[in-house]
Amino acid sequence: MMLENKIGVIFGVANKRSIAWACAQACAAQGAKLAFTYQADRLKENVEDLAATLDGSMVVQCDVSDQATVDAAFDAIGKKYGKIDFIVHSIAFAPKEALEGEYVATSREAFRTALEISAFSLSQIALAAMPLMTDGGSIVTMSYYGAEKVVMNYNVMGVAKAALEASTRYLAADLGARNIRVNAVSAGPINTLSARGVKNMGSLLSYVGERSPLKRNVTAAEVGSTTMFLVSDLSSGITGETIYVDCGYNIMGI
Ligand code: 1JT
Repeated sequence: MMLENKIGVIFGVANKRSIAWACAQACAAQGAKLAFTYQADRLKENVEDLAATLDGSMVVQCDVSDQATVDAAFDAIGKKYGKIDFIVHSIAFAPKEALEGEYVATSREAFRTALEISAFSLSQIALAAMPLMTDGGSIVTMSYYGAEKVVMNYNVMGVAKAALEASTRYLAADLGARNIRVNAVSAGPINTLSARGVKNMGSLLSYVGERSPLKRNVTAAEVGSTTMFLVSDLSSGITGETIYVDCGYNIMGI
């Protein structure tokens, strides 16, 4: 049991296909107790039903665009568990129209929203969690290859993920002295609820699946097990890193 007596907070479960849910299952299987957040009422029942399958879990509302809900969520988590050992941040958003066509046409509003929800929320959550991470801790966020190379249609989300990966490094530098590690997992494309709304997701999946060294797409469970490794003491020497979990796709040239 790699996560016995550890308390984790999981941000970003929408349904059972969510990357955040795969991370939660991998962590729960190693003995972690988990708190789950949901953004809004429409997601509450889904998250409560999933959390109910795990002993000792709790569910709390948290909308990162509303600071009061972030503070209230950490208050409630602190009251129930007294401390936090790890956080899985699996939150991103950009308006649909920003994820098609030309990046140059991104509106000020879409840019602001994508960066606030997808990147600022990591440092916002890290700051709120710090007082409860009294034994050190580990924070893991989710990125994507579009942070590093141009991926058609990923557009402003690529810019947000670049900010997220840089933020991972700056947070790791700040929090290292408190023995809090911060890392990103760069997942290959996965057919989740978020991805479902994206045009041509099917062709992106087959393109990547055919060209990756492992000749397939990555699964949410594989992202979950790497995340479990990063929140466990097995990875105690790793911080500020972006680890690709993409069946090797990112190493390929021609
Ligand atoms: C968001 C969405 C963040 C989809 C995301 C995402 N990170 C990865 N994906 C899947 C994806 C999306 C596109 C893509 C490749 C992968 C949708 C809601 C907002 C946040 O482009 C080729 C567009």
